[in-house]
Amino acid sequence: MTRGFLGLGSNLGDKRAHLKAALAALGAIPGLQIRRVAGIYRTAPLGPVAQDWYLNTVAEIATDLEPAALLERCQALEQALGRVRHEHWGPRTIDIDVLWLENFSVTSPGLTVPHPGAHLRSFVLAPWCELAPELRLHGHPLHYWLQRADPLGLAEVK
Ligand code: A4P
Ligand code: MG
Repeated sequence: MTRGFLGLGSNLGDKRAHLKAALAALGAIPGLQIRRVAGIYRTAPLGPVAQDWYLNTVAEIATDLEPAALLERCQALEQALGRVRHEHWGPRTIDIDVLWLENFSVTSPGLTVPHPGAHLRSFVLAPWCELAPELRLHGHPLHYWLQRADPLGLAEVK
């Protein structure tokens, strides 16, 4: 099984319920296990589109799925949970990003792993640092990147 991390975000409707539903559905996918889940963080929206605040978290997974199949499953789940793609970076019931997969790196239009923005985003780094502070991205551990990221009003919510 390959170790990996998924980033989850929601900024529409019952955000916490969307995160929980996504985690439950991910755990039910054959060949994918949820190992640990970080706390949930409330964050200001990053990006050009005016939108509501987000709840974000990160899950550690173990999977037998190939990376492309994993992304496909995540996207199918986004659809099933009611995500409608109106605009790039716009509001969403649930967004699932493949942040990192053990011994795997790819840059293609459909899939880039490690996720290209992950080391710059506090809403990814704060929950991820709970699970793997020493994991290295671009030559530095995650806690190094977290210290340098714009906090975006980040606050852990219980
Ligand atoms: N894609 C490529 N690599 C990956 C990957 N590692 N994981 C492709 C997931 N998807 C990947 O994504 C667009 C395309 O990226 C997909 O078709 C997939 O093939 P999308 O989810 O359809 O669109 P998006 O999410 O609107 O765009 P993007 O560029 O993925 O944005 P991000 O990076 O997901 O950021 N502010 C806060 N506070 N919290 C957030 O969670 N999220 C975003 C979206 C903006 N601002 C935010 C947050
Ligand atoms: Mg996305």
